[in-house]
Amino acid sequence: MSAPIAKSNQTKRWQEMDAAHHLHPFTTHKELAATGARVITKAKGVYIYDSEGNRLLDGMAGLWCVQVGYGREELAEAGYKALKELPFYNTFFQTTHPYVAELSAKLAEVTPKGIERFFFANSGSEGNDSAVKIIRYYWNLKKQPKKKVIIARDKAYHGVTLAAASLSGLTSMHPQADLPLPGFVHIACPDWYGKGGDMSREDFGIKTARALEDKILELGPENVAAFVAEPIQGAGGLIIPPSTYWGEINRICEKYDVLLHVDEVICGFGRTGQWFGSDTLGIAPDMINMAKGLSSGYQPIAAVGLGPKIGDVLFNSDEEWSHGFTYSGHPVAAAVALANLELIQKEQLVEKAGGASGAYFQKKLAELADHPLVGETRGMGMIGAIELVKNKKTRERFAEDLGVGYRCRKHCFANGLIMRAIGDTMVLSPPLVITEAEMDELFGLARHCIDLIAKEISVI
Ligand code: PXG
Repeated sequence: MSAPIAKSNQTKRWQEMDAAHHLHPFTTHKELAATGARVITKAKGVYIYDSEGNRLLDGMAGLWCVQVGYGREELAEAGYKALKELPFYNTFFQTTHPYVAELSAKLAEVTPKGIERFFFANSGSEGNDSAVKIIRYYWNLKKQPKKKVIIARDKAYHGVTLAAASLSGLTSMHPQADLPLPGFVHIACPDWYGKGGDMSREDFGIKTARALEDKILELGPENVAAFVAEPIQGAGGLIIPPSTYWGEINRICEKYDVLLHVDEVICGFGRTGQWFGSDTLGIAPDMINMAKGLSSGYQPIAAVGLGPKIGDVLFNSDEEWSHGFTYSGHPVAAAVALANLELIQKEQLVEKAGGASGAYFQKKLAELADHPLVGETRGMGMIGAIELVKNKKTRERFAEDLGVGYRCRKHCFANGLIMRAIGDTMVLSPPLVITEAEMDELFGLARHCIDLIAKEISVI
């Protein structure tokens, strides 16, 4: 990340403390120490501010999570009230509290049909590790202990804990920790733009879905426990599956009695235009994982939602379920998440993302497709991607070492916009509260920065 030249002594002080003592996620620390970290000090609405007084339009809603925008009093007050009344109590030993009970009931109202029971964790990664344990336990309880292999996809991102990272198909994550663990396998993902070649999107959707069937038959259905996937792959490059894909996946999972665990960490809470990506894309999950938008990032909280197939088995077991975190259903996190869901409902943010706001966002995104550097734009609801390519027609990409996306992101930072680069795929996922005027600003800046990178690479 290109940090601004530090002007103030205060910024320098924070950068020095940070460089000396803070191990950052997914960061090359030598590089960071040389540049100094950007210090973010406050945020309001769709804007964040750094310690040098620069204002940036946050086109990524933090890390795909701040649905309601920054600085919402309702959420701060809900957290403050819970901190005063019940700053902590656990949910072990036959105990509950109003915040987690009410949040669970609210989630049953908004999650996809049949998902009615919830286990709480503190991050999307913990949610997925918990889901893997639930999947294993389910098949043990069903007296089919051989059903253990879990199939996930290339370019999937499911988090960083041991099982979540094993599910992830971003292979750069694996060697440092000797992953994946045994019992996790990966199949091709429906990346039509990158891998579809001359095939129609529809045919490619069927082909990549059938890769699941082929893998199940290769392993033997009696050995396959579950298929795990994001509705739209986020961190893997905003891969939106062709319309034929998910119907076929539903059919295959049903046919071979393979559980379908859908990772809604990015797609949940209105991002795709309905409450969950499963609703928008026609997915029939047995269980889902959610985090990020659950609290709009205001508190660390995640939840695994269970449909009746798994839920009935776990809830009717005579045996104690040996799993749970100190902070499962933490009262402050639950209070804030509940206030967040109420605010999303009150302001009709899901309806807006699926209606006028989402339509305006998609219109502005599509307008970028005429740029000579843009091979494709794609999106849904309030999420979008821009492919920067060498050849629009053949979809040929730039050489990796040119770092076109990375350099475009640098221009964005320097010009007051946060836009994520995944290779040369630029990604946007702004707060759902963004106004049309703010979207005009966002896409004006995005075009300007794509112009800058186009100029830059034409002189290399
Ligand atoms: N599942 C999905 C689909 C995610 O996107 C996780 C699980 C893990 O959540 P936690 O809360 O453990 O981080 C994620 C997280 C990026 C980026 O740069 C994306 C995520 C996290 C950090 C960075 O796109 N997604």
